[in-house]
Amino acid sequence: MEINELEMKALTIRKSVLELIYQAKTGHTGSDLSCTDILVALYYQIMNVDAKDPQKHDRDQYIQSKGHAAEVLWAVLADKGFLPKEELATFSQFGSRLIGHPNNKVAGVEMNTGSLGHGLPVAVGIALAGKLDHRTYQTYTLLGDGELAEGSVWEGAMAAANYQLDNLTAIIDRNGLQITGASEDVMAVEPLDEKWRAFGWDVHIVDGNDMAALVAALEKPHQPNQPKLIIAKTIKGKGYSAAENQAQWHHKVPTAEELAQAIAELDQQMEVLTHGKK
Ligand SMILES: Cc1ncc(C[n+]2csc(CCOP(=O)(O)OP(=O)(O)O)c2C)c(N)n1
Ligand SMILES: [Mg+2]
Repeated sequence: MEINELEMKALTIRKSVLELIYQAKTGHTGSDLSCTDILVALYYQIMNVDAKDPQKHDRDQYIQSKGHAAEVLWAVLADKGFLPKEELATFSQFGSRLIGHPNNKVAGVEMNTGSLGHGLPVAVGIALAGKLDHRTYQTYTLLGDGELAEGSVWEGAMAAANYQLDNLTAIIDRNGLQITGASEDVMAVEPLDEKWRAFGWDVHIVDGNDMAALVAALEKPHQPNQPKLIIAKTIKGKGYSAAENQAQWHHKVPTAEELAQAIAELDQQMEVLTHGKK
């Protein structure tokens, strides 16, 4: 897809996410809007996955380690045809497959996540298995920056370099916030790029809400024998001004008025994409 088509898709997905959360009265608004561009880049441009054949041999693997941002995953998987769009209406209802975290009963979900810190270590295993079996698939995993406080992330980082996994890409959604406030206040991780380089990774820093920059970083070939890390500098709540950079929007549900305002803002952004600024 062209970059502006991907940008338009991201705006459509943001609207679905907000509607999903409003209707279910639960969800992680800020966390979803933060990483929407990343999921759109992966699912509509980068990854070799097919809703008509979700288990296909050598499909790329996506592990969403920041599992709490499930609504954006459901919105993308429904839009791609991995599940019926009507099923989104069951989100978070008793008995629904569409729970508040990724659930591998849904086609396209490779791993159940939500307990932070597990996605990267498992992605390392999947990538290592791919190497041992001479498979062609790529493995991608998305982490939150608050999630970096989990020790298992760093075991995974160390193992990925040890096994020279140049078929693995980790993306950190570096929005600067976690559940209670600034990630850097809760558990300081800077200098983040230097830490990952010291662990043996090829590190790229991009504006994680800039579609062109994201796609370019994801398309860049791996350095031989090195796992790749993309530090995606994002805005939590991106796209709805009142939610942007606000810790309380981590899992705040919009009121009817807030939803209307958010949709109006996203419609305005769509208008600008279509016709340019007036
Ligand atoms: C092991 C574990 N501890 C605590 C939580 C509760 N929790 C859910 S989201 C979250 C904050 C995550 O922040 P971050 O990784 O920065 O994600 P984002 O800002 O992208 O939402 C926490 C602590 C959890 N899901 N798993
Ligand atoms: Mg964060």
